[in-house]
Amino acid sequence: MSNHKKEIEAFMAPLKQKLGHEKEFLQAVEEVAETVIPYIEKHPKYKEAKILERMTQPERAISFRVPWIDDKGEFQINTGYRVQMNSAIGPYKGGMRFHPTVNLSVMKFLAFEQTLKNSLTSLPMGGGKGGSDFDPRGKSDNEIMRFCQSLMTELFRHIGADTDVPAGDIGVGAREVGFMFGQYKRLANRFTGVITGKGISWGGSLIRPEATGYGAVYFTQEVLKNVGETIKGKTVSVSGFGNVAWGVVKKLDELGAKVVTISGPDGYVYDEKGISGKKIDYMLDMRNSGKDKVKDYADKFGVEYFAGKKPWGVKVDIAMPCATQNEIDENDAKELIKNGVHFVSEVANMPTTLPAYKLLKAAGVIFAPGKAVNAGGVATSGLEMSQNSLRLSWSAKEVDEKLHDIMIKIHRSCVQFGFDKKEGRVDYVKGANIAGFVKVADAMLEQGLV
Ligand code: 2IT
Repeated sequence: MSNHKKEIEAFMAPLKQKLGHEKEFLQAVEEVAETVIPYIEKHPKYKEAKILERMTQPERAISFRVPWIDDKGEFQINTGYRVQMNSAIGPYKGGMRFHPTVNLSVMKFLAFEQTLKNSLTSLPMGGGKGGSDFDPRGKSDNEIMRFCQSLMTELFRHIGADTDVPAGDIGVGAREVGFMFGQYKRLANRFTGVITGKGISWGGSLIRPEATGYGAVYFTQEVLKNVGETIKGKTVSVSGFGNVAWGVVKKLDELGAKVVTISGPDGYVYDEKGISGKKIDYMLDMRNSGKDKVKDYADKFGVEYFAGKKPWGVKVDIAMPCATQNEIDENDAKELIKNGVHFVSEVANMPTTLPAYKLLKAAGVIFAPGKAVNAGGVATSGLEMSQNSLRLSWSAKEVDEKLHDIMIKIHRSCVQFGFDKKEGRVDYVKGANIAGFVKVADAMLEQGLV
């Protein structure tokens, strides 16, 4: 796919040898290397300073024990992580994920993606990510609280409003952020903007809950505009049903697109008439139930439910994966192509495997990568940090306008670095990777070998 195969292989070989078990991290790095290394070859200052070698090594990676007591009085032990990837352009910034699949490889892939994503937002945020292999499913509020307090009892010494600012991700919402913030404040004896996604009455930002989904739709709109199309009237398949999928469905419905699927670990639902009105609110009820399944939606609204299946076989114009990494594999890509999908707009972090992405690209499907599409979430976290520093809060309209503006600018950066003259179209993967890389790389060059 690129004319620098040898250089890419030479860069990946030592990483693969050393970190062969870190599959997700290697995948994220390889996708970036394929587009950034050809650029580095043309700009030797980055090569001489070994910028990409440095960027793919966390500045610091913390792993720690999280002991807690369940409601039966039994001892439980989980592992907590915080990967502080890169602080060249600002304090480490990125969410916390609570999910049984969390391990160091997943944390490093997310922290690496976050570094480039945060750079794209144009706000001063470095890259970080954290979480735990803790499974929130079926846990009581008290168990969640005890777990969050135990995790923060170690994490608090590594974070701070000017050091590292966590937020939510999969399995971490308003409730968990509240418990973590409360324990941080108690230990540090300081009320600061140390975490984002906070409640509105204690330093949170309006529109933060909607931001990832809204931002994703704003970006998708820009991509369509660029090829002379509109979002109105488009049929869209969405996977997932959590906070991110909710924001996407809400904004798509508002703009006149029709979302026909959502999904969970149990399967997907097909709603031919489109998800709108009180059905969108019901997504929140399902999420708050803590059951982590979508079958209830099909039962309640009398639509079709496909157990154990993903929604990629449904005929749509646009696919917006909002669930998790690697949810579109080669077979799914073939299904999407067979059904004439026009555009895959990644909303989750790295939902498409590398071989699946290559199939979509070869078939001429427009493809926008997660680190650009979903950057509105962390961008609005950045706006929350600004409001905390100013000790004031902006209206929903103000935040939404700033978010929209940021997404338009990210699209412009992708076009600037990703427009392919030969093909006469934008390579969004290339554009997002290089645009994100250059800002961080230049800051690293200026700050010397650290
Ligand atoms: O993947 C992401 O960008 C997030 N989970 C949001 C991170 C943040 O700091 O708001």
